[in-house]
Amino acid sequence: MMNIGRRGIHYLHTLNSVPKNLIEEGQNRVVEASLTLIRERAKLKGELVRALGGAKASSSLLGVPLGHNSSFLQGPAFAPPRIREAIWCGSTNATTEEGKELNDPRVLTDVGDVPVQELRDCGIDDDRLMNIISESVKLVIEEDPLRPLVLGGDHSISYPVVRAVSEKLGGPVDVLHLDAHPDIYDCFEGNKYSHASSFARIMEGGYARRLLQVGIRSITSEGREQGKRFGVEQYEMRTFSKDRHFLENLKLGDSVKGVYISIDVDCLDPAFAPGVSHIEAGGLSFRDVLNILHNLQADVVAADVVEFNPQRDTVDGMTAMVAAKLVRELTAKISK
Ligand SMILES: [Mn+2]
Repeated sequence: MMNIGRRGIHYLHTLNSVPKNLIEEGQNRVVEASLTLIRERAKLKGELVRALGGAKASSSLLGVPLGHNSSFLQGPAFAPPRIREAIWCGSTNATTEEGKELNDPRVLTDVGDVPVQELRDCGIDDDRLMNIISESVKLVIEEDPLRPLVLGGDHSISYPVVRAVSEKLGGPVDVLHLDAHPDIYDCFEGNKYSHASSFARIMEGGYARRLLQVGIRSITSEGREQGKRFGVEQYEMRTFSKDRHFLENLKLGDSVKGVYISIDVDCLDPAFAPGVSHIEAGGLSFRDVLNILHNLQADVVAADVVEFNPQRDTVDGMTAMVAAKLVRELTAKISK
C-alpha cells in the first residue's frame, strides 16, 4: 500500500457512521450537479457546432480522471489535465497531420471532466460511478454531431464508455483496441471493474461485435483462453511484421453502428512513451500506430486514450505530448 500511487488521492472511508439517508441525499445532489455541468457544457458545444454548420461528426473531449481500478499504480487519475495542456502546447501547431484545424470547434470541443475524485470523496461506489461515466458519455452523444473522445484514466473506463456508446446507438460496434495487454481477465484480484478486465465486461455485454487487439505482448494463458471464448482477434507483437500489411489497411464497422477505438498508451514501445504504469518492451512505434489510424476505413463513433501516467513521465512531459498527439490524430479521424 505504501507507494506514491495509493497516497496520491484521499477520499472518505468513514461514511457508515452517519445516517444513511443523509449521505444518500447528499450523494444524489452531487451526482445531479456533476451530470448537470456536463449536460450543459455538451449542450452549449453542440449548439455552437450546429450553428457554425457543416459538421457531420465532431470530436468532443470528455475527461475521466479515474485511477483506482489499476492493479499497480494510480497515476492515470491525473492524466486528463496534462493531456489537455499538451494538446494546446505552444511547441506545436493546431493542425493535424492530414490538415484538420483543432482550433475549429467543428473539429474539436471539450465538455470537461467527470469529477471522479469528487464523487468518490462523497462515498459513491464503483457500480454507481460506472453508471455516471456511461451517463456522461450519453449526454455528449445526445448533442449531435458531437462524438465523445475520452481522456483516461486507467483502462477500466472503457467498459462504461463502450457500453454507453452501444446502448445509445442501439447495437454493437466494432472495437479496435491498441494495447500491450488484452485486459480480458474475467476478474482481476477480485475486482470485476479492474483495468485488466474491461474487455471481458464489454464482450459479455454484447457491446462489441468484433474486437481486434493490436500490440499485444504481455498475455497469460487466461488472456488467450478468454480471447478464444469471446472470439477476439488478437494480433501479437511477435507476429507484427507479418500482420503489418493487414493492420495498416483495416476496414471495420460494416453492418454495425460504427467503430470504437481504444488506445492504451502502453501499446507503444516504452522508448516512445515511458510515462505508463506498465513498461513493456517490444511495442509499436508511434508511426506504426499512426499508419493503422490514418489508413483505417471506418466511421469512428467514439474513442479513448487511456493509461497515460504523469507520475511516470519524463520531467519535460514527453509522454503527455505523445498521448496528446494520439488524441489530436483521433480527433482528425472522428471529425468530418
Ligand atoms: Mn496496457
